[in-house]
Amino acid sequence: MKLMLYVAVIVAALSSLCLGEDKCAGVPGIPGTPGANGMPGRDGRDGMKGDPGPPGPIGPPNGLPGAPGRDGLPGSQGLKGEPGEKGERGEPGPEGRPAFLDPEVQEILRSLKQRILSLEGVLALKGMIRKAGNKIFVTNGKVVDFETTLQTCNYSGGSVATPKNDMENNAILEIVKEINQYAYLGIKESTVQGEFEYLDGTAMNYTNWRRYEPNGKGKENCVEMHSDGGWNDKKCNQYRLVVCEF
Ligand SMILES: *[C@@H]1O[C@H](CO)[C@@H](O)[C@H](O)[C@H]1NC(C)=O
Ligand SMILES: *[C@@H]1O[C@H](CO)[C@@H](O)[C@H](O)[C@H]1NC(C)=O
Ligand SMILES: [Ca+2]
Repeated sequence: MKLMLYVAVIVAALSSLCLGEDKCAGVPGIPGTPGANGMPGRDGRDGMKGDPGPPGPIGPPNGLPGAPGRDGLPGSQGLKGEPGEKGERGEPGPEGRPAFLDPEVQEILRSLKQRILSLEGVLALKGMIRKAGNKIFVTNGKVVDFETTLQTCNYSGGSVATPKNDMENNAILEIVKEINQYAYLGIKESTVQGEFEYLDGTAMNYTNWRRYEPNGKGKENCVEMHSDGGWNDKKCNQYRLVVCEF
């Protein structure tokens, strides 16, 4: 078809050439027969990959087992095991600073001291304690016999008030006057009638007997302080103010 059109165009062109001149170049010949078909062309390139097809049918139930599933959640904690053997002793650590140089220890000590002073102030204000040197004399305000006084003081980590000089005697006296009750002292009659000693059996280095005391002659084995600070030997079953020392 294309070829035919081509031939027609050439024919037209030749005839027009002829029109413009005096003599024509003769009549054109008949076109030849079309040539035979050429050889088939080569194959084109591969096309694009198509979409995946639909899933196939489920296989028979007795197929091979599938791949193992994922791990489950962790289980609860097991029982505690037996303790292991004790390890070797480690190398000694570096030498620490002496406590009195450590600022942290210093600060703790300072605040402890402050707290204790505050507490002592509160108790002193209530007439419950009196200080004398390193000793603190304390009452719980109760009035009991000597045996109970001994136990009460011991249970609280102290001992029965035992004045060993005027300062200590006066400190106890202030409590006695404050509460207005006589108090037993940490003094007892020794195995020698009419002689007295400290509860641990040691000899006394200070006494403050009232006039004509002690006069019990073996019948008054305990010692009480009166409201003038003087001492009197007395039976141990009387009810007297508990005063302990710490
Ligand atoms: C007081 O308590 C101490 C222990 O703190 C004990 O050894 C002592 O025998 C006790 N004394 C009395 C009289 O109970
Ligand atoms: C008796 O000895 C004690 C120490 O055990 C002491 O505190 C006290 O002041 C002494 N008393 C006198 C009067 O020297
Ligand atoms: Ca007496």
